Amino acid sequence: MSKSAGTTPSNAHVVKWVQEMAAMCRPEEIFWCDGSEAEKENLTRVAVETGDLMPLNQQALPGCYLHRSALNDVARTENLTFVCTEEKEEAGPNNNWMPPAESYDRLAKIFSGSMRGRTLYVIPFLMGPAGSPFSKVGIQITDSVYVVLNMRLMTRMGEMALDHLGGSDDFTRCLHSKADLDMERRFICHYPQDNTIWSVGSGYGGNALLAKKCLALRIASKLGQREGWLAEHMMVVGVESPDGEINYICGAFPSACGKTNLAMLVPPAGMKGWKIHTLGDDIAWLRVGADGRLWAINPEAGFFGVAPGTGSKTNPNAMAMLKKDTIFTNVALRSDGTVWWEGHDDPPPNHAQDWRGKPWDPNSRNTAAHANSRFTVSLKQCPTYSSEWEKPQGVPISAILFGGRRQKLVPLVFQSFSWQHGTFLGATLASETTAAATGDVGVVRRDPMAMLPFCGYNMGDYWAHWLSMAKRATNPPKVFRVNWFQRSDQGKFLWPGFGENLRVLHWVIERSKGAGQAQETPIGYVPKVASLRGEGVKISQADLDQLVAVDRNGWKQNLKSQSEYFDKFGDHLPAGIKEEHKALADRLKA
Ligand code: GTP
Ligand code: SPV
Ligand code: MN
Repeated sequence: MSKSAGTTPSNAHVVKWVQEMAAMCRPEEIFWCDGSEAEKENLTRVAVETGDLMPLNQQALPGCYLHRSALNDVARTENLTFVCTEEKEEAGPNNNWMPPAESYDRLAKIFSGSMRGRTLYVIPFLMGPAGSPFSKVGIQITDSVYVVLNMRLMTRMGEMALDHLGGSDDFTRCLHSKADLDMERRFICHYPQDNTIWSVGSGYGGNALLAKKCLALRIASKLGQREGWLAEHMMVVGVESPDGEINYICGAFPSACGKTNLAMLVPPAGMKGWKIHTLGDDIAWLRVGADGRLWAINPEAGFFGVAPGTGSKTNPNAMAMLKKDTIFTNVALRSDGTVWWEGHDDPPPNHAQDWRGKPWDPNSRNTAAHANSRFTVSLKQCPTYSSEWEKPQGVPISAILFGGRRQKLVPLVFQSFSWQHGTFLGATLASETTAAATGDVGVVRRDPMAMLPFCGYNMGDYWAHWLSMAKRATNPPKVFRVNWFQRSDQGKFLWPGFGENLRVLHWVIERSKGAGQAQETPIGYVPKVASLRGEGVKISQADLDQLVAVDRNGWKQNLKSQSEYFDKFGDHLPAGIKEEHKALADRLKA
C-alpha cells in the first residue's frame, strides 16, 4: 500500500478505483488534490524542484512559468489514439480501433509499476457549471505535476467536483501516466462503454489533460448520442450590437484554425459600439432548450491556446490575459526571463533560448518557439470573459460556423439552405493540417465538423445524430461555412482576418434573423460584397470579389472526393447526407 496525502474523499467508488489503479501503477505516494490555493503553491514549488516548471521573470510575469516538454511529445498523436469498443464498426472508419480486452491488457503492461518512486495525484474535476444537470464529473489519476497544474486552470477542480458527484458512481475514470515518454509505448485509449480513458506515455495537452479532448469530446460525443445532445469542437462567443442585442455564435474549426482568436476578437475601428463576450474557445456542449433552440455551455474553465501568431495586432485580449498566472509550454525564453514566440509584438530576440532550451540565432531557419507551443490560462483572465459562462442552462445559439484553412476554393462565408444542408456543410469540411497534431502540415484533409480526431463513435452515426436534432430543435441555429485563409497566387492572405472577422459575424447575425443581403449560389447563400465592406476595411474591390466568388468547376471536381469519402461509411451514411450531395451535384450541373 502506498502512503497517502491530502483528504481521502468520502465517495467509496472513487476510493476503490484509485486503490485498484495504484496497485497497478505502484506509486510511492497517493496525493488527493483539493484544488485549493495553498495546494497550488505547494505543487508549483514541487514542479519547480523537479524541473517540470521554470519560473519566469516574476516582476514582468507574476505567477508565470515555462514548461519544456520532451522533444518527441509536442502535439497530439492521432495515430496512437484509439476508441476501444466491442465492435470495430461502432468506432467507425474515422477512429483507430482495438478490442477493449486487448487494449486494457497491452496498456496494463505499460502502466504496471510506471509510477514507481513517483507521486500519484488524484484530480477530481467538474465539466460544466456547478449544479447544472448537464455537467459531468471526472476523476483523473496522473503522475505529472504539470498535468495537475494545467487541469487546475482548465477545469473546475477539487472539492466542487466531489460535491457535485456525491455518492454516485457516475464519473469518468481517467488514468494517466507519463511512464517513460516513449513513443513506442504511448497510447491514448477510450472505453465509452466503461466511461473510462487510459492514456500512457505522453505529457502533452490533448493526450494528457484527459478532461479536454478525451472526456469532453470523445467520451461526451458518445454520451450525447445516447442522451440526445451534442459535444462539439466549438468556440462560443456573444456578439453585442451597438443597440445592446447579444447573439451567441458557436464555431467549429479544426485545431489551430482560429477558434481562440475568434472567441476574443477586438472589433475593428470601423465598428464602434460592438462588443464581444467570450464564453469558450474549444469545446461546446449543446442541448435543445424548451424553446426549441440549441443552448450551449463551455464545459472547460480555461484556455490551452496556440502561442505563435498571438500579438497585440492579432489578438490583444490574449496578450492582456497572458501577463500573469499563465503556464507557457514550448515557447522561447529571453535572457530577461520573459517569453517570446513567432508573431509576438517584440522583434526576434538576440539572446534567447529556443523551445528546446538551446541558444537561438535569429537568422536560423528554426523557429524559436515550437509551432504548437501553447499557453494555459484561466478563462476569467480574458478581458472579454462573459459571466454567462456560469449559467447552468448555457446560452441560446443563433448561428453555427464551420471553418477551415483553405488557400483556394472556399469563400470567406456562405450560408446553408437548411439544417440538413448545414449538417452536410459540416460533414464536408476539409482543412489544411496544422502543427497541433503530429504528421504533415499544410495538407488538405477531410475533417468533418472539425471532429475527425475527436468523435468517439462512427462518424456516419454522428451525422445521423446531427440530422436528428432538427426533430426536437424546432428553431435551430442557422449554419454557415467560413474561411479566413484564402490566399492570392502570391501567397498573401486575401482577408485581413482577426478583428475584421466581426464583419462576417455581423452578416451571419443579420442572416440568422432573416435579414442581410445575399445571393443564392449552388453551394449556398453568399454575401453581397457591399454588406462586408463597412467603414475602414482596407481591402481592394478585386480581393473582395475573389473572397466571395464561387468557383463552379472547382466545386464540381470536389464532388467525387466527397462521395469517395462518404462511401467509407457504408450503411452508416445517413440518407439526408446522400440527398444533399445529390442536390449539390444537381445545382452545379444546372
Ligand atoms: P486549437 O486550440 O488547436 O483547437 O486551435 P484554435 O482553433 O483555437 O486556433 P487559434 O485561434 O489558436 O489560431 C491558430 C493560429 O491561426 C494562430 O497562429 C492564429 O494567429 C491564426 N489565426 C487565427 N485567426 C486568424 C485569422 O482570422 N486570419 C489569419 N490569417 N490567421 C488566423
Ligand atoms: C487541439 O489540438 O485541437 C487543441 C489542443 O485544442 S489539445 O488540447 O492538444 O487538443
Ligand atoms: Mn482544439
